[in-house]
Amino acid sequence: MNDAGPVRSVRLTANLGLWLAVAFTTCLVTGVLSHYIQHPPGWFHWPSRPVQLYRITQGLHVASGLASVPLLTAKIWSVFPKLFAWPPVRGLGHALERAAVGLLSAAAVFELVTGVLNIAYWYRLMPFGFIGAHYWTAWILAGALLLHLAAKLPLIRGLAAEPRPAPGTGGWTRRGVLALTGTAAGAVTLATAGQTVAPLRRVSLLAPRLPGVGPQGVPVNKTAAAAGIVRVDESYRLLVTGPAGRHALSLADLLALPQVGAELPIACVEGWSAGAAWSGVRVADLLRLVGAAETDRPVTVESLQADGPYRASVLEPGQARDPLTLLALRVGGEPLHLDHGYPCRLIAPNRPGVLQTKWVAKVTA
Ligand code: HEM
Ligand SMILES: Nc1nc2c(c(=O)[nH]1)N[C@H]1C(S)=C(S)[C@@H](COP(=O)(O)O)O[C@H]1N2
Ligand SMILES: [Mo]
Repeated sequence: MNDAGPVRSVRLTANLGLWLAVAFTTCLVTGVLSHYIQHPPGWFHWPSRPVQLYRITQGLHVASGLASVPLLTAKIWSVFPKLFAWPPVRGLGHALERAAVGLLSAAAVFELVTGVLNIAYWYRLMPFGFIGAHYWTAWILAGALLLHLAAKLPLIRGLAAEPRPAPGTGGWTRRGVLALTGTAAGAVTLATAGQTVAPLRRVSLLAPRLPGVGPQGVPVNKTAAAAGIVRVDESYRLLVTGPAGRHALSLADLLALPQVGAELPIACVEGWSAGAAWSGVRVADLLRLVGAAETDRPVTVESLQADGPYRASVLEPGQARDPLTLLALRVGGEPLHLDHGYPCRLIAPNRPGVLQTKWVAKVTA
């Protein structure tokens, strides 16, 4: 020990708590946003610009979540002896406070564990629906965090008022623990950020997906085989339906329509993302063919894939009309690889990967 007092101190715990509160708030805001984009309530509209926005918000979600792992570990370490303090409860107020802390810790550990299991594809360790469990636990965490902060407010005020203790010398110091924790959080971030920040690829030892690695230089989430799509032959037709009728377009018909290029990322909900140069037919041009160009109907895009949660997606009217919203036929100048959605796939700006439907067979306005 050193003259600055024990390393495990209220100040250390409070410092770590501040960092964690920032990280969890970032997770909550970006996570709830991602939820609304995928399950929009009536009042919610998600714009198609800025092009890279979802890539950034979901990248931040996973990065701040992963950085929370060392932060939470250090915070629990800093209060560890207190968990076994005797007597466990000193009156009603104290009981409620401890209950809030218990709930907060359980919810925080659950969010971090399920998040990591999701991006590592260890779904078998989650015998419950990930999305519902992770979503509702986020709200529980937010509520418990507010209660916890309210209970600790007098203590935090007191800390702010009292002079900072001397940093101390030799042995373990509060600053030393904070620096170690910060370094661990930074290392975790560096080791995974390359899944979305291409220049960091080479140091991203923990990233489950890397931009540039995969057929045609783009990672694949669900392969054609996994989606039950073995082969697409000349009988393929894209059915486009709108108020003025229906068209069945062959691949040759699609290639005969004006081809438009767009530099757009696949931004997976799992936090990885990869930019690519796509080209194909504007969804707006298809809508014009069936008299839906001027209507404000949402547009449903369906896949050849028979079932699975991501076989269809909906474009809000504003998203459908964006000139960069394409049914892509090519990537990097080549016809799409079957795993990227051959013969055509949706690619639209500012959209989660799960909504970039592959193997498109129907467009309905
Ligand atoms: C290591 C930490 C974390 C990781 C790796 C992680 C990962 C993920 C992933 C992959 C999704 C996308 C799920 C999907 O739409 O299929 C997601 C969604 C979400 N996350 Fe996290 N997360 C973490 C921590 C947190 C924390 C701490 C919170 C809350 C404070 C949180 C709140 C949410 C919410 C609300 C959603 C939206 C769920 C939905 O789509 O309904 N996450 N997270
Ligand atoms: N029909 C269909 N389209 C789909 C999926 C799917 O499972 N089925 N997965 C989505 C997901 S989760 C992502 S991240 C992107 C990935 O596109 P890529 O494999 O071409 O990179 O495709 C999306 N399109
Ligand atoms: Mo995805």
